[in-house]
Amino acid sequence: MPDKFTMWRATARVLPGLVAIGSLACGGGGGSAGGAAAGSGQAAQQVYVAPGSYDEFYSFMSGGFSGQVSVYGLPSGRMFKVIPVFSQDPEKGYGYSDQTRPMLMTSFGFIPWDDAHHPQLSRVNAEPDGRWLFINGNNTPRIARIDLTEMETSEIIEIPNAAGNHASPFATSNNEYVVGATRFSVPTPQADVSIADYKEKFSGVLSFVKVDSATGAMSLAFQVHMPGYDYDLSRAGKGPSKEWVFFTSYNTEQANTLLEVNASQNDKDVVAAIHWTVAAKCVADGKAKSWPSRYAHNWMDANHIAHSEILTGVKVLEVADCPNVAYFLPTPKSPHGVDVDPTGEFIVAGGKLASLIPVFGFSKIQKAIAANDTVGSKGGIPVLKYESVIAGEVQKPGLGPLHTEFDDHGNAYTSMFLSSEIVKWSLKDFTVLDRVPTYYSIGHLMVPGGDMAHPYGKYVVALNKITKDRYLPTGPELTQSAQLFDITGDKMKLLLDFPTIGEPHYAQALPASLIKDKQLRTYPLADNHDPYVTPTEKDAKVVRQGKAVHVYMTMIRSHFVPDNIEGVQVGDTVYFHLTNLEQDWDVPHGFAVTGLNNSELLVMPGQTRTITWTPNRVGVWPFYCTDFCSALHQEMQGYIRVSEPGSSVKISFNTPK
Ligand code: K7E
Ligand code: CUA
Repeated sequence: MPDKFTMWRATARVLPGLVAIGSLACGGGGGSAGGAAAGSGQAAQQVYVAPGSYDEFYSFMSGGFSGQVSVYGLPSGRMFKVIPVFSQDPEKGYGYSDQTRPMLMTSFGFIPWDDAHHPQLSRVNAEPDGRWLFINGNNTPRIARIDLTEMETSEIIEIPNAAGNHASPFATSNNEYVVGATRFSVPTPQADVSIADYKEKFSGVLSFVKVDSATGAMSLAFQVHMPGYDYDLSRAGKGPSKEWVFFTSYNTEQANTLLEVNASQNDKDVVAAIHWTVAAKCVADGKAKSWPSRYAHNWMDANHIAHSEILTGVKVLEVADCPNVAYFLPTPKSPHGVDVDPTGEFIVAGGKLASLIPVFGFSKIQKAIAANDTVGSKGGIPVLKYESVIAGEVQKPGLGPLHTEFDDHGNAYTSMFLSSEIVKWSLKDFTVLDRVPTYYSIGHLMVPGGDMAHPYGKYVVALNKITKDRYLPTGPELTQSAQLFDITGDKMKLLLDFPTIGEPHYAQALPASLIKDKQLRTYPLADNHDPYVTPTEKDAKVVRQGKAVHVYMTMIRSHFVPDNIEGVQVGDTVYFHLTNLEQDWDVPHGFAVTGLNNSELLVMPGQTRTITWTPNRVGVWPFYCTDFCSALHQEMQGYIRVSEPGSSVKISFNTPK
């Protein structure tokens, strides 16, 4: 296995402390370097979705540094849609059209990009309800909400006082809250201080964003102020633990330089257990302080027009002001993922540098709290005794445990980044049952419903960082990938590899039947109250207002109205307001004009979208529909004449008689 070995060595260089246990690195091996699926004829059958047939699951994959979410079918691995979220998308005009640009506003100004890691389905009693998908923006801390009936981004809220919103947006059992956290502790509130003062002046916040149960609207309810560690991942409890949220943290050393060494000193870091109902009560009782923060809140209104507002002030709770709100669970060593099993009893942490997987018992945590069974405190937060809260340890699971998902038969599946494998183990006795190599360097993994109260089981999807020799090479950058495994038997079986967009950190899946028939087909034209709507062809017009020219244009198979426009001058700003008059499913029209320097527009049936064009050359410039909409799509075109500044050519345009 030269490839895996080379990769292992590369990783070992970064993690010198692990070289000693390097011999375990290939413990999960077994597959040939090619790693062909065993019994590929049968595997092909299992993932074959016949032409015209539907997949069983929708899977929503994070697009990582592409800032988007992509929608795949499982088991086929076919991609259906890229949903633009934090990044501008010139394919659809998202983040370019006047109606969508406000979605990307932040307190730092307009930001056309982010790093999206964790899709999170909305839920009722810890079961997916098929209404929304949340996802975090890591770099400029944000949480987005996607409406699953139209698969478009509906709302984005910024998280102030945090830096690196990575442990996010994990949801409580009924979306009471989706959470966020500080990955990089910072001066809170932000200030111009010496980095050398890290230990005294840097700290973190855990954020609780309330989700309106009727509309999904998000609001920042409160933050809990924490010691200056790096809060990495989180999960809400369920069942008996449903009033709690768990956050991993590394860098309890509070190092501010060369963390790869300096934050790997402590034998144990911590998982923070936050009793969110207690926190909410303390906030309701007025025990939180108001911090003067600024953050953006962006939402789509009923007319599909985005708005952005800057909110100020956030309630911040000091743990000292709210007894019993927070506890630390000692956790070996630099933990990454923290995951809660379907029953809500077991909390599994993935210590990147640990040689075992610790499994905490929720009932043991409760006993330890009641008995005050602590080993001191950190930052005013009691540290519970490891031996008292641990329900079991999975011994020798492999190297670099990161994330764990669960099936419907009492089994857990943990991704092993360093040894590139999935390890299946039993929640009954914490013994390893099976292991299977992944190609290569698996990060997250996902079982459909694997973080819910009743997982659907059936498959586990490995989300891999490196594909190396798996696909045809494509220059210096090779694709990341997902791998689908059958988990219905005792042994996991590799079925399929498929490439993904950006880095697929996490994904979530739900049965297609839950949302397939709820998909919106058109936007009703009669409900279109966009201020620039052109409801019929007769209403089409071109209006000059000083140097601004507003073009109210309609699109329908297969023409624009108007399609001849004169009287525009160099130096004008032309606003093309396009209304798609179609009321049939899947008949978008596109729009582009020569020299359009931002993006095309793709306008959905019944919708109005506006794009701005600043012609800088005299001439007669064609515009056309970019989406092949009918046999006469190529005829869907027009001309706009641009004259010298101050020209006597008056505004004129043609509409039907
Ligand atoms: Cu492990 Cu951002 Cu959830 Cu990637 S994170 S792997
Ligand atoms: Cu409309 Cu092509």
